[in-house]
Amino acid sequence: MRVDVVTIFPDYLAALDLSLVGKARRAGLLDLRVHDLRDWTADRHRTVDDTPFGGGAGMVMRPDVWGRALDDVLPEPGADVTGHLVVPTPAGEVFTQRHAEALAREEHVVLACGRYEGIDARVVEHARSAGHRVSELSIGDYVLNGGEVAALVMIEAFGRLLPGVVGNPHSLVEESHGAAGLLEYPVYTKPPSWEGLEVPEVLLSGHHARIDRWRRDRALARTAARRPDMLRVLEVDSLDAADLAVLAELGWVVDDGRLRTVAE
Ligand code: JDH
Repeated sequence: MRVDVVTIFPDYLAALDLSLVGKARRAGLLDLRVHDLRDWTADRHRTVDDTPFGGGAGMVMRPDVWGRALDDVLPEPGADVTGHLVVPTPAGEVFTQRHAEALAREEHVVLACGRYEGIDARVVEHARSAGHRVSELSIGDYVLNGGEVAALVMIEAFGRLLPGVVGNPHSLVEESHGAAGLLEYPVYTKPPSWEGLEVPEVLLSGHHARIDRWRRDRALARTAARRPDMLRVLEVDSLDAADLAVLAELGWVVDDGRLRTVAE
């Protein structure tokens, strides 16, 4: 897979030399190139921004500079390789595992990292009219200073899904099982006693059926406490009688094929 990142802070992307993504690059599974947007400026000061039309605070990134950069980095429309432009923005759809899965299937992804108040809106419009697929995505409801950290998040999320990147594909299969269902149960390792805290006895028992039940109960309790939104959309057919009993203890009941709290 080919990935290009365009940014005024190429050093931000240095972390992509490390860990799993770095290994994927060295193994030739990921051809990742980071570009300095200022290479496409045309003035002595290498200007990339200007004041916003209509007024307001801050600066906006110029469309002409971005246009030249993307013309060079995106594949020619109609080429045998198709490109997908990803623009991290606080005004985007929320990036999820579904987006990561779709991007991992692409041949070529270009990430355009903005700064200041963002990129002139005509850049996205122009890329779409040229026939490119464009996704404006946000990594969550908090404010960053630019798109670089969001690009890192997205590349790590789709990079680990590329065939051959994660050592044991079984872990990916196991992951997709739980995905969009329940939060994970808590995990423990040695030593069994640490700082006066004990690993739950059941996990040392070797009793696999009881261990599975305990993990399922912890996952249900955690999800109810931290992510009630996930319980509300859960497929109730995926729940057994023991699940429903635990959920009832926590104040959740099935109503018209969906879970809801007894209070509502
Ligand atoms: C790309 C520039 C900085 C900061 C205006 C927006 C009030 C606009 N999840 C995410 N958070 N932030 C980003 C992100 C931020 C970026 C750029 C991505 C390019 N910036 C910037 C503030 C505003 N602000 C929030 N409103 C509630 C107005 C740009 C991001 C992603 N992905």
